[in-house]
Amino acid sequence: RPSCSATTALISLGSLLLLVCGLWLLVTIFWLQAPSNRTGGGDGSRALPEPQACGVVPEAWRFDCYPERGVVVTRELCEARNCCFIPASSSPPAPGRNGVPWCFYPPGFPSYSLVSVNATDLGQTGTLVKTVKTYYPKDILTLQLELLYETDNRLRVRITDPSESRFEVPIAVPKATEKASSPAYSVELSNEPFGIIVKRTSTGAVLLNTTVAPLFYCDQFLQLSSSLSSQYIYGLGEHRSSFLHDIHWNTLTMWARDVAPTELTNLYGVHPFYLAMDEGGTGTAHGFFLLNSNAMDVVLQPGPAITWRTIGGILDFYVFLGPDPASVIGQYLEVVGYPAMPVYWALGYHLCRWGYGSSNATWDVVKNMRNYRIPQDVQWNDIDYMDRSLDFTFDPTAFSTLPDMVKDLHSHGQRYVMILDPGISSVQPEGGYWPYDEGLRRGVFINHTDGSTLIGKVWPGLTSFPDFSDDVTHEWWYDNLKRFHDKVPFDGLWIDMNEPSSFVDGSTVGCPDTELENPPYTPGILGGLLRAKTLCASAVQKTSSHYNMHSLYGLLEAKASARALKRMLGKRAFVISRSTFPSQGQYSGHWLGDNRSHWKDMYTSIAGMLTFNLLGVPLVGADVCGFSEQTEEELCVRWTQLGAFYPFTRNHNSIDQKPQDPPAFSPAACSAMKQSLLLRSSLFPLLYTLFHRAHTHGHTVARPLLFEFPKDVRTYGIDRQFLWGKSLMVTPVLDPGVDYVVGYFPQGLWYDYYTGDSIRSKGEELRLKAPLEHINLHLREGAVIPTQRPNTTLFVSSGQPLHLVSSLSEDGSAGGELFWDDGESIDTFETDQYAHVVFTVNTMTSEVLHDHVEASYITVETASFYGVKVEPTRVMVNSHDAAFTYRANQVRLGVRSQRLSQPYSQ
Ligand SMILES: *[C@@H]1O[C@H](CO)[C@@H](O)[C@H](O)[C@H]1NC(C)=O
Ligand SMILES: *[C@@H]1O[C@H](CO)[C@@H](O)[C@H](O)[C@H]1NC(C)=O
Ligand SMILES: *[C@@H]1O[C@H](CO)[C@@H](O)[C@H](O)[C@H]1NC(C)=O
Ligand SMILES: *[C@@H]1O[C@H](CO)[C@@H](O)[C@H](O)[C@H]1NC(C)=O
Ligand SMILES: *[C@@H]1O[C@H](CO)[C@@H](O)[C@H](O)[C@H]1NC(C)=O
Ligand SMILES: CC(=O)N[C@H]1CO[C@H](CO)[C@@H](O)[C@@H]1O
Repeated sequence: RPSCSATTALISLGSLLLLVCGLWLLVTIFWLQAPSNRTGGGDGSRALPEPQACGVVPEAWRFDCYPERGVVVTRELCEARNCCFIPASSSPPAPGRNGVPWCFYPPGFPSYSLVSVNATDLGQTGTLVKTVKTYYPKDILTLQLELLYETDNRLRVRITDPSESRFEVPIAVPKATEKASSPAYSVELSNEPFGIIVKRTSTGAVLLNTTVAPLFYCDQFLQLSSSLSSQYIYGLGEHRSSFLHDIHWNTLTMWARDVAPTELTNLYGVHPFYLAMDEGGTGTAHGFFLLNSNAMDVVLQPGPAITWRTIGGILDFYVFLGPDPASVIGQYLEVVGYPAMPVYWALGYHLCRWGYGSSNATWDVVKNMRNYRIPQDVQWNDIDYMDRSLDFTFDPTAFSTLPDMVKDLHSHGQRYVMILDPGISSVQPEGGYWPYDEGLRRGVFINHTDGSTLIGKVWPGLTSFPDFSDDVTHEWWYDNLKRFHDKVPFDGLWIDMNEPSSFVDGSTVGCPDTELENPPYTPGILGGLLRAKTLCASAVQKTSSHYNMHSLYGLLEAKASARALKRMLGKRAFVISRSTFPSQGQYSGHWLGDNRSHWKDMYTSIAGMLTFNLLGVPLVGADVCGFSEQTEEELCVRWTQLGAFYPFTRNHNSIDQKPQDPPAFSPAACSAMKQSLLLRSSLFPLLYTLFHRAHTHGHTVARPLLFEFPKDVRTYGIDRQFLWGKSLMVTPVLDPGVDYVVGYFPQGLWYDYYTGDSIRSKGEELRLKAPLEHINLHLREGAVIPTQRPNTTLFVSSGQPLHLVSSLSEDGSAGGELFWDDGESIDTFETDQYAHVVFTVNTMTSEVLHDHVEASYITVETASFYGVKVEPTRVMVNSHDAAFTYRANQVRLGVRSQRLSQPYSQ
């Protein structure tokens, strides 16, 4: 019934256009009533797609042919691209995003054909050609395809320009030397149009099918679409969203950007990696990584399908076969690098704020924490410690006692970390400024295309930006750090503003009008321009233009910083970076940016933390109690409880807000915060061991429930609870004014961590008591977790005695492990300077898998066993009777300083 559907279309179209401009409305109505038969523009001589061909494409499978923003897509504009124009029946799209596209590729839209395929040592190579140009400039009409069967679980695909080399991301990835012998995947190539279909051999599940939409490969517009195997997709950072992404026309734009975390906006980091569950709830999962650093849009649509739309580089991607979610992450991290083993104090409690105002005021906070005996390992300062906001200086009056404070921290087993921004003042402060003068002398700064130094504006005012893609800059950075360290013996670095952020767009003199500055297509970047709040895209760096290198800035600064710290201190480096890129975990951790003191921000921090664990940056956390705006006591207590389970725990506050360190609150609140921090310290041996697993196997530390229960579809969307490792489940309170919390318990036996009370769940939601001073923790059956007696700082080498907590499974068994070393030496695992102990309960044994002098420092003092159904008559430790207590299914045992290096059994 054509007239009827035309009316519907008119109404929905009209409602969009009225918002925009009355004139357009009239024009459009005219086109709708008299559809034009013109052929489109471009070089194509094809006729317009048949209306029937357009009509058969279901809305969920319409791939956007007109993604440009700020344009009202009319039939004329759309048909000029030879695409189908059908105003969607549902609500109209905001221009370019978040709705069913009205203009989409018809079936048979011109794309590449595969004209020849030959076998190679590692897989296959092929040639792709196309004859019809697209509507973007500089189509590359002949492409080379390479399929690399790198391992049984990893396929790599590269599509390049055989006639000219294009920018490739300068991070080291492994080189396969022989073809996988029994791959878990099969690859089918479609010739006409060209497409790649990747299936899981064991189940036949289709993991990738790129024939769903045309491939684009122009100089500054590369686009690849694929079906997704399910709606369950994770990763794709850095964005503020739920842990599970929404696939309803959700465009995730990637381009490093300084902005307080907001939905639907590109944020500080760029991670073109996703984890997706296979279809059908079988629990199998796979991953996909596009190794590309250019500005891009990633579009999720309900097909389910995905589109990668990037404006440079090459198409170079990996598919990881898992088969379970955890192995997908391990396989991804094999490519980009496992995270570094953190120095032990990185896992303590960090306290910071912007605007302490003086070193004495900072010091007073530390002293107060000591008086209250609240755990604190690290004190930080934000930029107010600097002299006139200049890097590598400190305020000679307000912060005159900074060096003394740092020495005092050291004498109390505490550490000091301060902020650095990459912008180096280009204005000569009185007395000269070595970092700038020397930087200029060595040529370390990013330039304009004409060779002059690019000047932007950040904290101190006019600034130049070091080019960390150049080793000369790394050396200069080291020299600056060393000179400053001679005055203030800091222990770690907080690198901020490294998107890099600038308060003027491009530079103080603007940017040239070039293809790099004004590409034919700009992804949905906040501000609409590549240079918005950063440097000119055309700016010159050693490795390549800023257009290609922009989103790598934080990674390369972190690399320079970690290298310098290791060299200077001879210990593991502690670096926390705001901007991140794949492989970041090798050099730094990350905090989730300038979050607000809102309950919602506390909730979304869990998704942020879990996502970064998937991305290989497990040392992550949000600003506890919130950064901007005034926090409230109840929020701060709940946030400290949750924050005690961030792998990285820092309380950080903005300038002009009231203090939010624990002693700043009422005695009851302060005591609740103290309890949760002591709890965290007591779990240090577990946390440290989990980081060891992350470092050596690419495991997650803070872990989504779905990783442990991948067959339970009810866990797929959970981001209000999480696990540490495989056994310790955290169920924080995320709402104001409640004294209970509802949590999901996957099927099995769980024990209350504090009491040992058991819960046998069928896979159900349970309501748990949660008074203000309590955070719910549950131990899954079958675990042995090492804990230690807490203290106000984390002593590693001296070692607090251990207390082992075992949660017996139905059959009475349990197991766990401990990794232990001196906590700070570089590469202890790689050089065999560590102890690794495995605990197995049946009769409890501990077996020293790897012995080292470190093992003799730690002793087991006590042990608890949850789930002992019958009161034992006798308990023996190493064939001696041991004192024990039995209460409600729980045995508590004194082991009396048993050395771990001597095996014992009960
Ligand atoms: C495949 O081999 C044929 C025959 O040697 C050659 O003509 C063709 O160029 C090769 N194609 C590719 C993509 O290497
Ligand atoms: C791949 O997608 C195309 C286009 O939608 C479809 O015709 C084809 O059946 C798909 N192939 C597989 C194996 O799913
Ligand atoms: C900081 O404290 C020290 C020791 O109490 C004192 O001597 C010094 O004057 C104080 N400095 C400032 C800037 O207040
Ligand atoms: C920027 O210009 C300076 C001075 O000419 C030069 O030494 C330096 O190598 C240039 N930097 C880059 C990244 O091209
Ligand atoms: C904490 O460490 C201090 C200093 O080493 C020690 O004196 C104190 O006994 C420890 N406290 C506990 C509870 O272990
Ligand atoms: C609590 C909150 O909003 N967390 C967000 C803070 O910002 C990061 C991005 O930097 C998001 O990933 C978090 O979700």
